[in-house]
Order: sequence, then C-alpha cells, then structure tokens
Amino acid sequence: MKKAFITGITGQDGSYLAEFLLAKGYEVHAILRRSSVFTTNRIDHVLDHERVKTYHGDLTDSSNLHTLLSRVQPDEVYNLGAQSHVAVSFEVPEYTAEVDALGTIRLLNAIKDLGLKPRFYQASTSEMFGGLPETAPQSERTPFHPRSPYGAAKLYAYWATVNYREAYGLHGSNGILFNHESPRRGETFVTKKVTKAVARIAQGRQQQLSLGNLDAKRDWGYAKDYVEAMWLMLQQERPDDYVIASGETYSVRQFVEMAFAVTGVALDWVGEGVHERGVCRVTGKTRVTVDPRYFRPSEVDLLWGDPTKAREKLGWQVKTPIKDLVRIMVEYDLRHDDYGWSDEE
Ligand code: NDP
Ligand code: GDR
Repeated sequence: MKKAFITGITGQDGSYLAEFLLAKGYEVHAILRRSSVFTTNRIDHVLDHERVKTYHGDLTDSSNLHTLLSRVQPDEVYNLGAQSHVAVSFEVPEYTAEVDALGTIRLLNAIKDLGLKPRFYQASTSEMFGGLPETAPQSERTPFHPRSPYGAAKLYAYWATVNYREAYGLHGSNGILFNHESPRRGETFVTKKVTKAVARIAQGRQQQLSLGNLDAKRDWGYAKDYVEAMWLMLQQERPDDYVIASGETYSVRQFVEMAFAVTGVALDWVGEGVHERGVCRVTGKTRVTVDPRYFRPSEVDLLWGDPTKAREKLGWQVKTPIKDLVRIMVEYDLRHDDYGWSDEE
C-alpha cells in the first residue's frame, strides 16, 4: 500500500486530493495546524477512514516536519500548504514567504537529510507568470514575473524544487496550476464570493455584492479535475514541470454574468467610468458595485494557460467546462447556506 504525505489537507485541494488518493488505495498521512476553531469541515467525512492519519504540524516548524517524515516514510509528498490568498500576501508578505517559500525548503531539506526518496509535488501557480497580456497564453516556457509577495514566494518554492531535483536527484515536480474552484473554495476568493452572493440575491436574502477589479481575466477550472493532474505528475518515470489549465480565459465580469444566468436573474450593467463600469443593477434594486478596497497594489491582468504539455505527456485535460463549473457552484450555494461543505456536489 502506497503512503502519501499531504500538507494543506484542510484546504480546497487537499480535501479533493485526500478523497482521490483514498479511492486509489493509498494510506493518507497529513498535517493539521492547531487552531482555536475547527478547520476540518472539508475533510470531516474522511477523517475516520482507517487509512487516514493526521498529526499536528506546520510548515514553519522544521523539527516537526523532520520527525513526521521520518516516522511516515512516505512514497509521495504533496506540498499544498500555503498562505494562498494573493491580496492578503500584500499585508503579510513576510509570513507568506515564511510558509510558502521557506516552508517548502524545510520540507525538501528534511527529505534530503533523512535520505528519503519520495516523489514530491510542489503546488506552484500561474501567479508566478504575473499575467502580462503580451505573454498569453502562458506555457512552461513563459518567463516568470510575479506581481505579489505570494507570487514571489511561490517562485522561490518552484526553483527550490527544481534545484533539489538537479542537485540531489529528487523526483520533484511542479504543477503550475491556473485558478481552480469548487463549492469548497474559500469564501474570500472571487468565484465563491460571487456564487454565494448570487444564490442569496436570487433567494432575496442579500441586496448588494461588492467586488474589486471586474476586468481581470482568469483561466478557471474545477478543482476536482485538477488534483488528478497532481497525482499523474508523480506517476511519471521522470519528474518535470507542467502547466495545468483549461485553455480558456474569462473576466470576473463574465463570471458574474454566468453565475446570475444560472439563477435566471437578469443583469443590467450601467456606466462607463472605471468604477461605474462595474456598477450593475439586478432586478431593479439589487446591485453589484465596485469597491476599491478590493483592488490590489499590482494586479495580474490576464491569465490564460496553454495545457498542451499536460495533455501530450500526462494525458490530462479539463473535464468540466466553465459553464458547468459555475452551475455546480451556484446550485450548491442555492442548497447550502451554512458555513462549511458537504461531500455532496
Ligand atoms: P487553501 O487556501 O484552500 O488551503 C491552504 C492549506 O494550507 C490549508 O490546509 C491551510 O491550513 C494550509 N496552511 C496554511 N498555512 C500553513 C502552514 N503554516 N503550515 C501548514 N499548512 C498551512 O488553498 P487551495 O487548496 O486552493 O490551494 C492548495 C495549494 O495550491 C496552495 O499552495 C495554493 O497556493 C496552490 N494553488 C492554488 C490554486 C487555486 O486556484 N486554488 C492555483 C495554483 C496554486 P488551515 O486550514 O489550517 O488554514
Ligand atoms: P487569485 O484569486 O488572486 O487569482 O489567486 P482571487 O479569486 O482572489 O482573485 C481573482 C481575480 O478576481 C479579482 N477580484 C476579486 N478577488 C477577490 N478575492 N475578491 C473580490 O472581491 C474581487 N473582485 C475582483 C482579483 O483582483 C483577481 O484579479 C488564486 C489563489 O487560489 C492562489 O492561491 C492561486 O495561486 C491563484 O488563484 C492561481
């Protein structure tokens, strides 16, 4: 039986990956951070599984990682743990680097020092590209230009993984994943914020939705599809780096439109100015407004991935087009208004 070690299991991707690996027959070992509130909503349904073992742990604690890796002796390590919010990284840049950049080197170094030979997955990101329009569509050959402390920290972790591969023969792969969403997406990311608000507006329980930059474009996919790509990378004979994306790009404004369309509520954008452009009326009284509070000091304008290499080498491609993803998210939010997640999607 193969053993996987996961950091970030309580997050969106960690929860889907744990389900995926359990279905493949793996033993799943994972670290949980101590918190004053419960953080296991997304994985409560797998925590009692006989092949799931959790330990208190943190990417900021080298000795903890060393002890756990020595004890578990994993066949595969998936490093998904991170301060993953781009806007927040401008406010806590040092902490973001501590976890996302140095946390990765701590994990890599513990593996090396212990003489372990697991296959290693690093959760790299399209944020490393910076989304300059002239670089789109972005592939594995596109130059990096991070536009946030998060992107810069993730770039360090990307190169650390490449370096341990070249210097010590680590089977380490970077998945350069473009945005991927689901009903389990954190509620401060734009898609979940929109689908939740749209569901509540359609039910007459909310009037206003305040957003930031509606013109930013993202290549959005379904997280459930994307965790398979992580696993596929570690099943290859040779480690490598792969862009994982849908190959399509849409603006935040278009995402809002698609979400309202699921509910049948009509939208009517009004105004021409920077802020006014974002103002729209819904059913006469409800409005989507732009609040500069959500603007970022530097924005990533256009993410549009070219997943050709993943398709050719991993045999991976998107199964869930964006319209289906938006419908899955909105319909879930129409059924569930509580904080938390259900494994029923
Ligand atoms: P989430 O924010 O949903 O989950 C992040 C996870 O990291 C949580 O389990 C969190 O634990 C954990 N974590 C945070 N800080 C630490 C720490 N100091 N030590 C250990 N664990 C920690 O992210 P996603 O699931 O969306 O993303 C997974 C990974 O993929 C992240 O690294 C993210 O940066 C990256 N990524 C995500 C993309 C996306 O579109 N979703 C695209 C590309 C890359 P807790 O619950 O305790 O906070
Ligand atoms: P992103 O995701 O920054 O791409 O990072 P997010 O959903 O936060 O933002 C996407 C785009 O929407 C714009 N936006 C808003 N964003 C948020 N959060 N809230 C708003 O109200 C809002 N209004 C407009 C943003 O400016 C941005 O352009 C995600 C994370 O999962 C990262 O960890 C991951 O690496 C990247 O995706 C790929």
